[in-house]
Amino acid sequence: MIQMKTPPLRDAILRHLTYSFGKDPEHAILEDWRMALSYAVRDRIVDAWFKATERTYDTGAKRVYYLSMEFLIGRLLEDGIVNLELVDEAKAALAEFSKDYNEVLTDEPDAALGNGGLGRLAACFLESLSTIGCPAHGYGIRYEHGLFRQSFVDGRQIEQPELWLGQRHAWEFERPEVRYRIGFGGHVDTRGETVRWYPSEEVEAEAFDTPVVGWKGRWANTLRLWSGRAIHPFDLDAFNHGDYAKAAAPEALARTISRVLYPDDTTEQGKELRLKQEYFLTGAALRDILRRFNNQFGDLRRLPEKVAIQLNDTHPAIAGPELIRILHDERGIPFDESMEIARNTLSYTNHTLLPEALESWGEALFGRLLPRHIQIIDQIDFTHAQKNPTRTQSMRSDHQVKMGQLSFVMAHHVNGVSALHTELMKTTVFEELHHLHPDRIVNETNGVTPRRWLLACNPRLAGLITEGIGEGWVDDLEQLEKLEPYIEDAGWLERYARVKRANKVELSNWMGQAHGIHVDPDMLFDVQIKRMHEYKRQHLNILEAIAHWQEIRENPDAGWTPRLKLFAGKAAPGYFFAKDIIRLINDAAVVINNDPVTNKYLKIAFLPNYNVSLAERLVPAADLSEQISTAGKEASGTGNMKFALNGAPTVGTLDGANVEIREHVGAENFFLFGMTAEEVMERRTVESHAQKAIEADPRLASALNAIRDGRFSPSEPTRYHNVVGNLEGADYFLVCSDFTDYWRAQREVDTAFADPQGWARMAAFNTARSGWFSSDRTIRGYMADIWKAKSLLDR
Ligand code: CJB
Repeated sequence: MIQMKTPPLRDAILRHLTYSFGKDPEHAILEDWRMALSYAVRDRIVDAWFKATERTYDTGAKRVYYLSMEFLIGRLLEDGIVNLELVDEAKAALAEFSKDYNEVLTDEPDAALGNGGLGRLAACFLESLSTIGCPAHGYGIRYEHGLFRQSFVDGRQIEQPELWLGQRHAWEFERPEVRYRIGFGGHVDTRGETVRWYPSEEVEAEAFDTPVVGWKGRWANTLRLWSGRAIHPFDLDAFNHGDYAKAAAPEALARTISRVLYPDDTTEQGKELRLKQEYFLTGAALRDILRRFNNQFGDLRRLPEKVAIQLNDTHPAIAGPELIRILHDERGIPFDESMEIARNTLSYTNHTLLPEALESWGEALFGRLLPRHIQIIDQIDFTHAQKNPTRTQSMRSDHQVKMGQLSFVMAHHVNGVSALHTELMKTTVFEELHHLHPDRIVNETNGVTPRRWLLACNPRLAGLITEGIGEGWVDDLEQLEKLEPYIEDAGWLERYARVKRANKVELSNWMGQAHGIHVDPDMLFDVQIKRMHEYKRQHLNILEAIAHWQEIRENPDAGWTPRLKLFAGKAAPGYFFAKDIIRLINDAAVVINNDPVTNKYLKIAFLPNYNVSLAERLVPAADLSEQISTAGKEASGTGNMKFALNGAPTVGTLDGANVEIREHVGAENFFLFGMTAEEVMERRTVESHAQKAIEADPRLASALNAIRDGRFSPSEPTRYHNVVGNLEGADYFLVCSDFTDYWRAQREVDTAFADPQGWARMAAFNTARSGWFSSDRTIRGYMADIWKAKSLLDR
């Protein structure tokens, strides 16, 4: 490898400004500075990247491949600067040119190539894999449009296309030479033992690589995203006949495949294009993986020894049949052996038990698009049933292909994402398969990267921690335990509280400037930020706010704890109930914020266009973390971990990773309420459970009445009748039944917050005891239990 001397960052910025972007400092616009700084940082990442790649080849180590339809990576510049420890140098260099560091950083578009937790987890995992030095690739789709942009008109969600590539993007390397043909449709030709698939339609997948650097630049891995290209991009004949639309059609059609991220979170997307996207990603990734394996090792029977492929949910589940198709149909390995090789290579993470989110495809559609794969699925099913004669469930039922069943059977390990979720998997969706394969399900509780979610987003707190215990915590987060003795020191605790207060001032200033929302930073900042979904129960939160508002109005001088309720989150465009809840929160905010009797004590704000960058602003400034899902429904949650780490105690149910957070931070530092998962199932069997809950709690009844009477929608009093009707009726997510206990927990929060020192202690214990929730710990778990992969860093 060529060794070059690394120039000072300042010189590198100037060089890129001049020679990569053709600008001098006098004429450069903000974007030029952002690009020049990014390129200067990127150069150093590339050095680390080459070294890591060389090491991986030299050692012949096992590689990990993470296949995911979503990578919610957000902005990357700060990530790079922080991980390379260039913050001071970058600030100084920009200051020399009279440029503001933060302004330059926030010029970068937020790459929202994911919907929510599942996509953000994938991004945290990539960073941890690099920090740990595990040779790995992420494979995904280079969507031209990430998750839609959200704005509000009259309180309603409006969706606009997002265009992260509208500005120049510094991080990707286009690889026009890395292209694979991906086919769809057509027919299958069987001649004796030889089976061949002849697709009727083909597109090309072209690779774009983004290096992902780990802590201190010790290692860097690759995120390889596929973009759709036409095989014959241009119909010259049509062009010469003057039909310009037809001439451009092949390219437009092929590009469609990587055009948009489906904006559904946990609801099934039944569109043909979605299935095409899934096969496009998986087919291209497998060809790439096998090419690399072939070049280095050759003998496909050794695949499981050198390759571990993780399926992020069932979206890439077609990897099972596709790998068998390649091994069996194309390379002539017997079917059963192909199936075993594939199974020993693949593992699958389940991220939800919501029935509507378990992917299944109509057989007609599936068979039309992937005629050979549906045959292979039948053969997998048959082979599996033969070996397990007691099996009753099939991969095909009700004319549907069941991707969860397929993923389970084709994986050597299946993991859940929190202890509770993993146990529920065993007794619900995968009960029968778990019984047949009792060692297959394992738990790997989610985690978050401390580099982005503490060091970068909360520099004040990070500084205080490092001053006390050194910087070892950054890649060994459990060292935060060493903070516990400091908590007993009143002076230190005071400084901890001042950090939070400064973060709140910063957020308040930004909300004022960016959104014209003016808030008092001494209020309790109560934050619920996540996708909008009935099971996450944003409506429980706003109902409690309304009830609380009514109570304050009745008795304004009772010494209330001032509170700001902050919301942010997007609803899937077709999820009308979730959109109603957004509107209700916005409508309630207008009335409550303008009530002169109460607005010293209660304010509500819904910030638009929630994304990773907004979370990075909100998490460090939060006092209270709302994790209030119906128990049994939130597989894990990862926002809950970010808040705890940044010193915001949780008000929450015993759901997902909340259970483990409470165990770690201590029950006395967590505001628990609500039914357990078991109690939830029992409660659903009680007739008129919602009515009973409403009758028992006049506060709840009164809040519902206010909504029903149009108190928050005077121009259209019936606007929320559907919402209220749902709550008073089926109330599947048990908002009414959990209301009273939630109310109680919130009053406990009020009392606790009124004691600033006591509150600071709770917050600090949350920080000190959240070390276990690092995604480094999670990844080490996957490496040891599932992938059998090793770190290549010498330490
Ligand atoms: N999750 O974000 C998604 N999308 C899905 O389609 C299914 C699940 C979430 O995954 C996160 C990462 O595992 C979990 O923390 C979260 O509970 C789950 O809803």
